[in-house]
Amino acid sequence: MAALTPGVDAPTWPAEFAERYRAAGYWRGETFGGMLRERAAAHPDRVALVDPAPERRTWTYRQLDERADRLAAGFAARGIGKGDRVVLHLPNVGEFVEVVFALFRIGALPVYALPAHRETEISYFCSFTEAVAYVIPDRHAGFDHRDLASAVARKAPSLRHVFVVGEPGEHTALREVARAPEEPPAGPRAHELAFLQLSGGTTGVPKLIPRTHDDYLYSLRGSNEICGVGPGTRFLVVLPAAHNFPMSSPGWLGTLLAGGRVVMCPRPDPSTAFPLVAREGITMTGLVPPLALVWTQAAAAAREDLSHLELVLVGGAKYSEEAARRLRPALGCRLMQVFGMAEGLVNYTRLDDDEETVVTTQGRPISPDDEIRIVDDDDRDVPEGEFGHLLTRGPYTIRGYWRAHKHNARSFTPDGFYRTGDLVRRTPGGHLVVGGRAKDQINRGGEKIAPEEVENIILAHPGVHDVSVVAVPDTYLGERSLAYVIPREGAAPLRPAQIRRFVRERGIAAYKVPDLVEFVTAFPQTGIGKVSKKGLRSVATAADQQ
Ligand code: OOB
Repeated sequence: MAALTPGVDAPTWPAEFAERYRAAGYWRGETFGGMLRERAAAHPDRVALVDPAPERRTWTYRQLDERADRLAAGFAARGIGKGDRVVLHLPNVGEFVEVVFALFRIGALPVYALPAHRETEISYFCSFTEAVAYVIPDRHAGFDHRDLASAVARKAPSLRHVFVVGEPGEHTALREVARAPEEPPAGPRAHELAFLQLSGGTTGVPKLIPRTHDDYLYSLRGSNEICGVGPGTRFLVVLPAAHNFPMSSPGWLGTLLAGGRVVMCPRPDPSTAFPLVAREGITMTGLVPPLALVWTQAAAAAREDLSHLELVLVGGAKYSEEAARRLRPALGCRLMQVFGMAEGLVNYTRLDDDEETVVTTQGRPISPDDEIRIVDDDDRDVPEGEFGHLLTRGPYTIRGYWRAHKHNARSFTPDGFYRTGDLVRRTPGGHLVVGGRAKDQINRGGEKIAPEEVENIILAHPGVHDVSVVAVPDTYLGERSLAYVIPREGAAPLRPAQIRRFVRERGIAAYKVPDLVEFVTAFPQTGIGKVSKKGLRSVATAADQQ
């Protein structure tokens, strides 16, 4: 299959920007495959990766490098090559890192599915990207992924391989793929695509985010410098490894770039994570706000030694000031807020920021060349310090989604700024404060839900006339989802549980199943007669307060 360069399947940076970013030293012509090779040559025997469960396994940098070569050779022998898409659907296991680096070496593109995704999402990713392979665990969290893979394979004609970590069933065991590397395959170039990330999404189906080696490696170098990542860093991957936050802020990729040690955490709860923090001497991790809250509360009674922990990053959703104030005393480490997006721009509070800034702002951009505009509904700059829509462009922010030209015209300005959909203001010190959101999305404790995706499923129910899914405030998750349903006239009466079951049975990530369902006879209307999501949200908030 033909190699994909960013300009073909998605808009890329105009030449003058690319030149500027190269001249500034942001884009250095390095690839991920080359990066691991270099690290393995520099410190072959240092431990790169630990998978603690069910029995502890470790990979030195040399072992990881060799393993990536052998797997790359095995993938190549099966006809997987440069530009091919491979949907990766693994939990936090060592094989995640092995497979990703093997794909990087041959220039095949991982498509990072989340562990919670089910048949609806995976079938879409496989069909839309014309994926040639799908990588799964045998079972995870009580779910048999092999059956899911068989169902997906029937629907996605491009899919030629299913590789299984563990017992393969009717598919291929990953452990049988590796083979002695012959001549090294021609790898990708640094300006070419490295992988496809998923967008949180506002539309019926998630958009794919094309990231290049050059741009992503720059965001890692910048993140490492800001967070103080070095060879001594031991980073615990608590959130799903496929998500952009634990991958790159500074994440497991940043840690490997710095020659540190990555430890996979199989589950995020304190009873799993705290013993690992103690045993593995973890110095850094990243959490979403609800999890940070749970860790903060659990730390008081914890008997484990958490004293190696130096820095906890919290982001993905708004972290309340009150919760932020409690983290440092409870966990005995520094806090850094991170406001980022898989499309690119990442903001961090800084290690030398004062306490007030760390607990009340969501940080400032990585790069001096991250351009930030804060505008009104007509794209005019708002007065300094006021809230407005955040637009951004820069050396690691995409210029368009993958194969989504129509959507790109809405999500990007003509001069290439990404419309984040976030409402922010800038403090005199240059830090951003997130005040809300203009995009139609629900942020359920960091997990993003596109209402339209859930609405489309509920609309398929024969007893439903119309539906609108909105966010409602929640003290623990920040937001939960509520589906307002107008039943079809004359249909048998419905119960909320039936709607929830209907959505679940469609095979969709569990976090997208509406938390609440309410039956109504009409939605609030806006001036032009369109359903008002804002109106629905305020109805829900008022109901919540009664
Ligand atoms: C991260 O990435 P995504 O792509 O899952 O979600 C991005 C969106 C942002 O546009 C914003 O709406 C929200 O998530 N968000 C925050 C936030 N961090 C992200 N909202 C309020 N406060 C924050 N601190 O979520 C992500 C990617 C890289 C690093 C960190 C988070």
